[in-house]
This record gives sequence, structure tokens and C-alpha cells, in this order.
Amino acid sequence: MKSKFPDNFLWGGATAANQYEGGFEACGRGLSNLDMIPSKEHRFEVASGKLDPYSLKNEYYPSHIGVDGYHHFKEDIKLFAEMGFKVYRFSINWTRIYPNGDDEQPNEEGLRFYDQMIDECLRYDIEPLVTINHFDVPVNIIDKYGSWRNPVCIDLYLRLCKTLFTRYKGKVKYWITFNEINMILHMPYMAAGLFFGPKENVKEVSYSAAHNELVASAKAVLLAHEIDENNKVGCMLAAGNSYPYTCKPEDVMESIKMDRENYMFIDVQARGYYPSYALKKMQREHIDISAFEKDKDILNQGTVDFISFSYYNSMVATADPKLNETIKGNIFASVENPYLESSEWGWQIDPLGLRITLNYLYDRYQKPLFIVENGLGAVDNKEMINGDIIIDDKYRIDYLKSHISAMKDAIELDGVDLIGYTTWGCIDLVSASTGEMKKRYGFIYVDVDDEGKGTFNRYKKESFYWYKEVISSNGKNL
Ligand code: BGP
Repeated sequence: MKSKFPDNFLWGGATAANQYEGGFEACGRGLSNLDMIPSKEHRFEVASGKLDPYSLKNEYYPSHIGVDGYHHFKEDIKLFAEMGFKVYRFSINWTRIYPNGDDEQPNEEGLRFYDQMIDECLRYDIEPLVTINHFDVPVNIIDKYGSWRNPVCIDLYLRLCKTLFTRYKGKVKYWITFNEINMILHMPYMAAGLFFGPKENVKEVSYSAAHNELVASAKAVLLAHEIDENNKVGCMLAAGNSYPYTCKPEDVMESIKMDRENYMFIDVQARGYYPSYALKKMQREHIDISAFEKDKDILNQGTVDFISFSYYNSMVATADPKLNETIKGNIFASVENPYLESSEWGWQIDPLGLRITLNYLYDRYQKPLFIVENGLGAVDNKEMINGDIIIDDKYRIDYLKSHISAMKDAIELDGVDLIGYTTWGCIDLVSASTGEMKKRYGFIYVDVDDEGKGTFNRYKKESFYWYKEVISSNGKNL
């Protein structure tokens, strides 16, 4: 029987520069917001813009080391090729190319690093999928201009885009403008370098910074098409639909509102204008949106070619204040769904939720979809059996298998136009939310611990061999 996945389906994996590369001072790289976020107890407060990162001392900063991809990328891409990857999603470190963000000329040494990464992919016929911005903002831009709250960032970001689109013309076709753009409302310092002063209106600053990113994204789409008409540019959403806790209409309304908080950004990037519910909400909250008017045409013209998103779990919405009190802190915390199991980090596992999300997004936008993050963060154990190192991550295989089946259903039964799938952290890397190494996602184990200590040797897990078979059978053998 023929596979349900299209012949040219893009199977692969994804990483982000700050969680993978390390080499934070190599080749003239500057510092970014992500280099200022420590692991352990202060991480959450700094990432959410509540604690001044400069006030801390003697912290460990996991992005400085990552999994040392800076020195291992050739070995890693070779392993991806061995699994049969058709695509590798990675991000560009803004500060490797423009160490201060506002430099007149790009840093040639930094560009040479990405030249090599891209050429290495192409050597194995792996399509590079480049995230232009995976949360990082040069520290100089934060200190000097206040980060994305200042529209000057639009031009500085476009300077980076122009350098990349020109240099990699004909080599890179798929681009993502901003990783999980909706994260700006949840983790403003981590996602956009926003730290708030005591008198600032947090909502107003966040929405206007988000607006600047939306304008930058639309201009980047136009520029990418102008430089090379073959370029395909996507937006990126931290997705996962919410369910009403009960069929009580109030719960249903809460669920709609919860989803809209996230969809509003993609509505702009895919449709070219702010949805009416978002404008009404901002007005109600006395957010001054008069400055948005002048950017109407740009937003309208710079709509994306595809919709990419991350999916880890679904959420639950309720209008019951007592139930809402039970929510435990996490980035996208919601009421617990009693029908689902959870990962060791409390993320609820819901493969059917992926099919639901795919349907929802396709109905809403009617544009090609690309799942660019999905996976299970878990503790893996290394065992020595007959002289071989074995990492039996059956739980990860089960998770991925059930999610790929859901994708298959969405394609076959619902007719969703899904063009690719890159699992998150195809090689182990630092966790964004916790800064830990022990929360692992990879098919490839990296020997490094939460303190950045280890040999950095790479080992294939059982899932490595499983995913290789999935790809070679184009999703038929799960
Ligand atoms: C997304 C980010 C990634 C990634 C992933 C998993 O929000 O785009 O950078 O890390 O979540 O999250 P975590 O690392 O916290 O498990």
C-alpha cells in the first residue's frame, strides 16, 4: 500500500542556535538576551521580564555552552543524513552576524559559520529551513533602544534578513521570520528581550513590541520574495488548541478566548490585518493602537506563504474561578485534562489534539502547514550492554508514533495540506523553559549534564533507528 504522506514530504528535525550551538564567544559573537537567562531558580523570573538579569551574580548560563553544536555540527548533520533527513530546521544567532545588532557591516566570521552549516546540509541533500529569529535579541539593542518596544528594531532586523537572503540565495528556500511569535505575551524577556520598568504598562509595551515584530515579519516576507521569487516564508505559532472544560457555554467562550490570544498574531501574518476581536480587546484594555494604522498596507502585502507551528500539548479552558486556581505554573499553563496522561514535566500528551489543531489551522488559513516542533522531553538512561551503549527511549517512540498517526489522519481523512515535520531537539539540547539538559528530546544523546559538564560525545538512541525507518518508508512503517 502506498504511503499517505506526499512523496516530497519534508521529514526532519529542529534545533535553535541558543540551545544547540554554545560557542558564545567564538568568531566575534555578541551577547543576546538568551545568554543572560540563567538555569535554576531565577530562570522563570528573568525570562518573564520581572527580574533584571544584570542584578544576578554567580549563575550558570546554559546557552553559553549548549551542546557545543558550534564544534560538532558536521558530525551532527552527518547523523541527521544517516537518519535520512530531508530537512533540518535551525536558527541563526543574530549576534553571530551582527554582534551589536546595529553594526553597519555583518561579521564575516559569523557568516562563514552558517555558510558551512548550510553547505553541510546541502552536501547530503538536506533542505535547510532557517528560523531567522528564535527569540534572540542582541543585548546592545536591549540596552540602547529598549528592544522590540522600539520600532528601530524593524530596520535592524531587516538588515539581518537582507544579509541572509542575499548570501543564501539559491541555497535556502524555506524561512521562518519569528519563532513562536505569540510567546512574547508569555515570556517577554526570553521571546523578545523585554524587561519592564516599574511604571510601565506591561500589556501596552508587549502589544506594541509584538506589532513591531509583525511589521518586521511582513517586510521580511516582501524582501525575501523580492530577492528570490522562489523563497517561501512562514510564520510560526506555539500551537495547541484549547478544549472547553465542559459543554457549558461559558466554558466554550473561555476556550475561544484562550485560542484567540495565540491566533491573533497568525491572523495578522496569514490574512494581512488585525482581527476585529483583537482590536476590540486592545481598545477595552486602553492600549493605544493609533500607531498601528500607518502599517496597514505593509501588513496587508506581506502575508506568509505557509503556516508553521510547534505542538506539544492541548489546553483546557474553564470559566470556573475555583478550577482556574488549580493551574500550576508553566509557560502555557492550563487546567488539567482528566482524560490525558502527562510527561515527566507535566505536559499533557494528546496526539488527537494535533489532528484537531491541524484541522483548525487549515480551516482558518487555507495555507500549507508545516509542523516544525513536536516531541517528548524526558529523562533518558544510558546503559552498557555487551560493551555497547544503549539508550532505550521507547516512550519517545510511542509519543512520536501516535503523533505521526494523527498527522496521517489529518492528511488522509481530512485533506489537510501538510508539507513537513521537524521533530523538536532532534539532537539533545538545552531546555528553553527550564534550562536543563536532563529534559531531552533527541534521537541522538549528548553526554552533558545540567551544569554543562560531560564529554559532549554523541550516541544514537533506539528512536534513531526507528525514525530512520519512518523516513525511509515515508511514514508507512511506524
Ligand atoms: C518551544 C521553543 C523551543 C523548545 C520547545 C520545548 O517553546 O520554541 O525553543 O525548547 O518549546 O520546550 P522545552 O525546551 O521547555 O521543553
